[in-house]
Amino acid sequence: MSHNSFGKNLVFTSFGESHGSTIGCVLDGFPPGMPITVEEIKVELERRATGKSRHTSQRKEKDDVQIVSGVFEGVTTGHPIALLIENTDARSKDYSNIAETFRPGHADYSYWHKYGIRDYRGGGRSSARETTMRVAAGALAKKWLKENHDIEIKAWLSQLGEIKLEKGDVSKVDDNPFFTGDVAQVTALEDYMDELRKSGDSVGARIDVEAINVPAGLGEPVYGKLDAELALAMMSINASKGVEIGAGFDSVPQKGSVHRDEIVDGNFQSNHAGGILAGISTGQAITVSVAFKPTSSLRIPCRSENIHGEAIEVVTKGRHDPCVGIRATPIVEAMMALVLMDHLLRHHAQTKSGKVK
Ligand code: EPS
Repeated sequence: MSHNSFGKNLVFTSFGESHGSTIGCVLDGFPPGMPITVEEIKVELERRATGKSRHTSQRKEKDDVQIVSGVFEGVTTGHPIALLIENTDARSKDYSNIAETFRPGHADYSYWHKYGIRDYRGGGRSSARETTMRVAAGALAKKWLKENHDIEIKAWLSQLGEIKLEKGDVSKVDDNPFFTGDVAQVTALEDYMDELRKSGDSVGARIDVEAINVPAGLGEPVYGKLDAELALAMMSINASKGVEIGAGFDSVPQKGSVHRDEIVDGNFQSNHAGGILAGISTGQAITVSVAFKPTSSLRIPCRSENIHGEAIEVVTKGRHDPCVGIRATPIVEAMMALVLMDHLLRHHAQTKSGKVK
């Protein structure tokens, strides 16, 4: 049983490997009638792409997305939407010396033990390259959410290594290579990353995301709770190691008298719940925070084993992100959009009369 799809009424399926010929996705259940262009999808793809600054991988993919079905004369038809992107800048020789070795902390080990075969080129299916398709599909979902429900989704970098960042001005998130609204810290982030890159090491990051104008009532108790499905979506992103909804783990030391969000004149006075109570949206902003681990492909030598069980030293060359979390901001937004759109369609399916004209 494989799981390359998620969603119920809006079903997203991705395929492809980092160094294969093509990556792609199918988005099934997308409603008819929404205008969409390749250029609109490209805007989101550009945000996530490698090679946009010295702080990310220098692989240069054009990410020229093709819409191969589900759109007629520039408008969605209600049929499966299929999107394809060719891989044009894979450098598989970088990987020949680690074809039989396990990079500690990497999918190399677990993929090998599960499948007994591994496309080692660029991490194969486990590569962050796969997230390109999530962002492509997310571009459609974001547009649909905005046009039909005025829902807006914005993510930002809230921590890079030890550097904690304020939310700041989220309208500035796309003006710097770190996706931070705390623009006063950009120079400090640049210095930090330059040092890190020189040292050959990597670091983790935290991304916060907020969705506003989400109506109350989304979420399907008890096994399709909105927070549960958001956690699943965020945990499915490469390198993600933790998800918090609202106050998250800070709820542990909080008193109930503080944690509860008081209601005065129809307005919540705080949002420790992250906009979700009992798995159902309340109408408040949905707030989620995601932790990304440090990249495991490092130039710093370390001890490991190869597939024959022999002790080896691993050194990884190539064009790796020193902090994969930096580029995760658009991916987190895309996953939020896909989950919310799926839940809006499910909510409609479950709670409307079902009458057809
Ligand atoms: C990745 C390793 C690098 C990144 C890649 C993700 O691949 P390569 O060694 O082939 O350059 O460039 O990211 C992308 C190509 C992308 O589009 O995100 C990994 O191991 O996950």
